[in-house]
Amino acid sequence: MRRLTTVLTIGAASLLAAPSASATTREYWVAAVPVTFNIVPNGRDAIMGMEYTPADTVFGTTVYRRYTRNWGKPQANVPSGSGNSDLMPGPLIKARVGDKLRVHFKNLDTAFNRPHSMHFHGVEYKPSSDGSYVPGYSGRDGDVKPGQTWTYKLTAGKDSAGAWPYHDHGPAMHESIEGGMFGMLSILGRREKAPDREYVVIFSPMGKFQAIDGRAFVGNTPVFKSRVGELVQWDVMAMGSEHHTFHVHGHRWRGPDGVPVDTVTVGPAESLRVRWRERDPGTWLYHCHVETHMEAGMIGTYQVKR
Ligand SMILES: [Cu+2]
Repeated sequence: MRRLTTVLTIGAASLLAAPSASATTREYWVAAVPVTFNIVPNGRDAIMGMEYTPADTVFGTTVYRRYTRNWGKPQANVPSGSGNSDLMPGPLIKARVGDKLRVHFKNLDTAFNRPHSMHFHGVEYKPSSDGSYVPGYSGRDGDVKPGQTWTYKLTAGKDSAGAWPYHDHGPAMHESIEGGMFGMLSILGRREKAPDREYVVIFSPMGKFQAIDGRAFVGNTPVFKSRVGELVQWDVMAMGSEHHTFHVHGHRWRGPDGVPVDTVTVGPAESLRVRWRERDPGTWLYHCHVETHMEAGMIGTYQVKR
């Protein structure tokens, strides 16, 4: 077995490091930023023919946003084609087993003036990178006040391959999670093939709506796109207090026991990765199959070209 070596990511050094041969350190710059968010930008539930006004759908909240080094410039959170929003979910944080992650977090929440944090599932870290607030026990990692920063030091361990949640676990966790302060980690095995397309699907309630990546109803939720022959990967998780059932029309995949399925349940903070080699062109629905959730917006389209 080949020994893993650590290559520090300093400027162009990261470009020179062979991505699959040796472990590396991956740096992310993330800030909590206040925004005005519209959960139904087109004002319609196209399937039921319902109209909504901005009074129903626009609210102020705080989100995670990816930045360039030293919080220089804001960037899109997810690669183009994997979502339709650069605000929710937070940045897709990627690594391979054996890599180290340095997530530099800054709280720019001057509108609500709340403390925030980042708490990561699925990876190894010391308690000072846990990011959860416990009065009298936790440190600054779980209580990053407006204007302050914290660097979370994480390692993708042998049992870290998969898709995992992260979210605010600070003193304002409840409002933050309802308002969209969550995202996903995507960790590949050391030599695992990377997918051609990767989609992030986060089910969460938002006010009176049931959202996917912070949006409700077809035409607002992400339109995921692929081509026949591509390896597609869906990173799926749930936030909040309800269970959801992830379903994609016209497709099947293998469950953990090897049996084909086309629907899978995710409870709060549960996450999973679904993969297949695409072979079915057309426009398909994906949605939560809890009927009341579908009706409240938890549905979108997936477009496969020949
Ligand atoms: Cu649901």
